[in-house]
Amino acid sequence: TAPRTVLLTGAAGGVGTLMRALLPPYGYRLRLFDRRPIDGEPDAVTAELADTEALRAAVRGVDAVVHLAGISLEAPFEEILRANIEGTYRLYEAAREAGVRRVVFASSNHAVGFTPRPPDGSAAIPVDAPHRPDTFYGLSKGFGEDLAALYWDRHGIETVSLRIGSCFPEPTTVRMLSLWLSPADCARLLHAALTADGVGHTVAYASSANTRLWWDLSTARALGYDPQDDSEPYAARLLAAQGPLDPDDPEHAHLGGAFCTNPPLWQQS
Ligand code: 15L
Repeated sequence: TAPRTVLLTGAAGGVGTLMRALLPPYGYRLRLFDRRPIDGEPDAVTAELADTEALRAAVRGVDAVVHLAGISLEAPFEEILRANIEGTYRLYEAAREAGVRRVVFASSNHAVGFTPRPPDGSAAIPVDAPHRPDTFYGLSKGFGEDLAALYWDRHGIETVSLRIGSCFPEPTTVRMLSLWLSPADCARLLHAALTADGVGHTVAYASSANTRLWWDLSTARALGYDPQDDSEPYAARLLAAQGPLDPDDPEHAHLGGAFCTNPPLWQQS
């Protein structure tokens, strides 16, 4: 049976905000959870994942959890530890206590970010690629995937871990032509991950059906995901403005892009 009431953690974040609008048409009733208050959502739970009581109350009675909460970029280890590693553990513990049977975990391409970048359109990065985190952030996503495996094997809680590429309204870089997950396809994929039977712990890459795809979408499709979008209409404009990706540039040698530079590009002064 399709889950109806879904706890959405990180509901105020980038993906969370997009999904708040796009998931209800699939028939879900969303319970929103975020550390930040959400305008116009008086029923949203405003709490940290470390607030065990608030988390327990939030998971009570839900059919599934979509776990988007956490830091979404590289940060000092202590912050990643608290928000992403400990926070995801607390979420799974609360789910276990409440008898929740299904979680969709927002993992990231950065769990395997140091995987060499394959040719455009090759879809060559396999779904069983070993963890090659490019940051403490990527490490925390690999941890979340392993935590999901543990809670499946030990407690029978099913998880789909989605290694999300770049989920934004539009691709804004040449790299995103390969990794873009359109918001509408993100909602399609979350719906598939919430409703597919017998997922155990499934890892899937999460992007639209981009012409320049770098990774294998087969486990996502096996869930019933049928992506409808492709970044290609944005390609000419982005390539004209930014040029092609240079394989000798450390920013573009690996899947994780700028996360693989040292320090991560946006932290360089
Ligand atoms: C991520 O994991 C980040 O959360 C997101 O902000 C983007 O940077 C994305 O990866 C990406 O690689 O484009």
